[in-house]
Amino acid sequence: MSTVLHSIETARIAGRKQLAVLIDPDFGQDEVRLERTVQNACMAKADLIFVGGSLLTSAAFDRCVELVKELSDRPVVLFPGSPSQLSAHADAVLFLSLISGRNAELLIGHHVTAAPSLKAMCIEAIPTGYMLVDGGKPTTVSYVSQTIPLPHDKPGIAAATALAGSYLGLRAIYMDTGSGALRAVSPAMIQAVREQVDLPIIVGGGIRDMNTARSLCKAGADVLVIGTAFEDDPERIFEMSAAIHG
Ligand code: 1GP
Repeated sequence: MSTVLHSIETARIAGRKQLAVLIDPDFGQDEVRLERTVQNACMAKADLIFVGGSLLTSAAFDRCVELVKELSDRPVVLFPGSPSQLSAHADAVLFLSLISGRNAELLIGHHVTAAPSLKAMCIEAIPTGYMLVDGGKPTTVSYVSQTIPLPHDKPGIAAATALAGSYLGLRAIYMDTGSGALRAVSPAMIQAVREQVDLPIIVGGGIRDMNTARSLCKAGADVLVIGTAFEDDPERIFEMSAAIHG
């Protein structure tokens, strides 16, 4: 079996932490910038490339994914903010259920809309429990999803939520403070979730420095997702990659 989920699980079992670079699909409007980001990600040995966002302002989503796939030798994984963010050019999609919220559309509604298209595209769907955590300010995802993030200092709620997700059969947990958040998920919260679930833990939002990256990995994160820090400074990907892989 050679699927993206399998590769994440294999890395996790081997104790290899992974870096996912998040590409905002609106990057597709600036192909030079997109190319530079993807080439840097590959040179820096990023393990995965995520494409997606809570709010799409460009119509060229499919073209963006196609370009990323052409430019990259890494698995391309969709991180969709809506059912319109699907593309047959990707290797896999995080089939996200927003389990920290109580918005029925984001727990099951959009999934029903997306499922037939997804089946027709023949791309791997990774059932993922998405937990939005307070990162110090409202983010696009909190606004668009109309959900209340988990309190930053309540690891017990996060652990119980992730455990429920695992009992529901989800195959990965994604803890996110949202793009551009002021702070990342706390190591204490990651550790509490790690103790409860035997699933890959993906962590994103507000990760900007090597010390934070290291502490999140040490707490039990398996995949770190970084977007804004690389948009601001594309060269930073090299030191962050070294910190995560080291
Ligand atoms: C957001 O986890 C991602 O969903 C990445 O966040 O842009 O803050 O790195 P940043």
